[in-house]
Amino acid sequence: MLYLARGDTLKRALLVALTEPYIQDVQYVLDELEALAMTLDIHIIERFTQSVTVRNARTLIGEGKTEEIKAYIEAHEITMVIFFQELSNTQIRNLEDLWDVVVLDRTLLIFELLASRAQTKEAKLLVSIAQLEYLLPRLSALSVSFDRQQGGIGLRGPGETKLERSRRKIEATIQNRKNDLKAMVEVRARNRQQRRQGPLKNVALVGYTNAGKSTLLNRLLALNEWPDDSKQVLVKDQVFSTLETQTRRIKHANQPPFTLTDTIGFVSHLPKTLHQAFASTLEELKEADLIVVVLDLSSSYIQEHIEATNTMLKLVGAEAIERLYVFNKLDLVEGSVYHGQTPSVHVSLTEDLQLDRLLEAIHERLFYDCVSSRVHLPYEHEELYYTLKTQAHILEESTTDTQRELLVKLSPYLQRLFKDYIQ
Ligand SMILES: Nc1nc2c(ncn2[C@@H]2O[C@H](COP(=O)(O)OP(=O)(O)OP(=O)(O)O)[C@@H](O)[C@H]2O)c(=O)[nH]1
Ligand SMILES: [Mg+2]
Repeated sequence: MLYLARGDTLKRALLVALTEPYIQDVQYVLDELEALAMTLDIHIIERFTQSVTVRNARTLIGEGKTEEIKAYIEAHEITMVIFFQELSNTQIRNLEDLWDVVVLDRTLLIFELLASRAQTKEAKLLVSIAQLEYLLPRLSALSVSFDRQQGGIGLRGPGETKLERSRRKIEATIQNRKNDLKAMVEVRARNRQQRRQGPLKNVALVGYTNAGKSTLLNRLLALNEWPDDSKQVLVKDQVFSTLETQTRRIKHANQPPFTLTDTIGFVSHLPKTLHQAFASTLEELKEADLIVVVLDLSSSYIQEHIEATNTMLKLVGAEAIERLYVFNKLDLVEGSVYHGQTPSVHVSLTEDLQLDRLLEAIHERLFYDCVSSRVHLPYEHEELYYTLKTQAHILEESTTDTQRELLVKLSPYLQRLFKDYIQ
């Protein structure tokens, strides 16, 4: 952890944003920034915005605004200022000198958050690489030194003179971690390839952070023919609960099984430095048979959430895959409900509203190419019977002296596998 390890005094903060043409609603982006800050126990005392035509190279915001903020900082015991826009090396240094507080930007804040959430080795590597790459050009401003033993970065306060050595060490560390990550991603790709060759279809859950993706995964798991609580994933009312993809097998009564993949949630205006890190954790989306976009109906910014999701799907090359929109948290809205994207279902995952329609919509799209076939299996092929039991949906079954006779719903893959036994 970078700044926040410095202690409790850093908790009274200001937000600053330039109103620029690409930001449609500056209060919205500041709401979101405040929510990010809150999850790190930073209290936002006030917001400052400024519309400018030209960015100030020294301080980003104009001189008058810098003075206004300085006065506010002194009057209100502010210890931290967080910018929505990314700051350069020089800007951070100048502003910290001027205000005598810690200055950081939204990207650094997101890194803090991701670093605090990362559990697995892969997630930790992803976050640390992106973080180090972002810090490298800002090294002198942040007075960061690198501690090889701790394997991380830590603030050493001003007066640090080993800047060049630190820089070379960080560069070497980035390279090593990238190699480690590459090896892990390759293993995952091989596993995926094996899954792919198997008969199970895959559904991927995507959407804005906190929309309910993991809740959806848990609900479908709980409805399994043989539910197993140990397979449930983390659900929490906070941003970035899920950091890496997790896949579970779903098998509901009267339906063929499929796999369901939960993924990291999106945020709008994702920092460029993080695009690649996000995209690499979302590789599997490209091979999904159906993408379920989960949206939070109770958010006033649902349109922005849809756009952030579409942007990310494009970035990972998954925009051509069939989509189903799930408008969740129906229990929290009254009156007219947002309609726009199709096909869609409106549900409440926690109150069990319209869950059957959601299941129907998923099954319909996933198994449209399944065909009911009569299969006769001689008893010496019990392994094939096992394949049918675990991978297909058996509608009827009976036995004779020599064989099993079944009516089964078969996917194209299973139709090929069982072609010699279909009557
Ligand atoms: N009121 C209400 N709350 C819900 C509903 N579905 C999910 N939630 C809550 O929304 C919060 C976020 O749910 P998650 O499933 O963790 O969201 P997520 O999309 O996986 O979020 P990230 O992992 O951060 O991307 C939790 O507190 C859930 O209990 C719903 O239908 N109604
Ligand atoms: Mg989640």
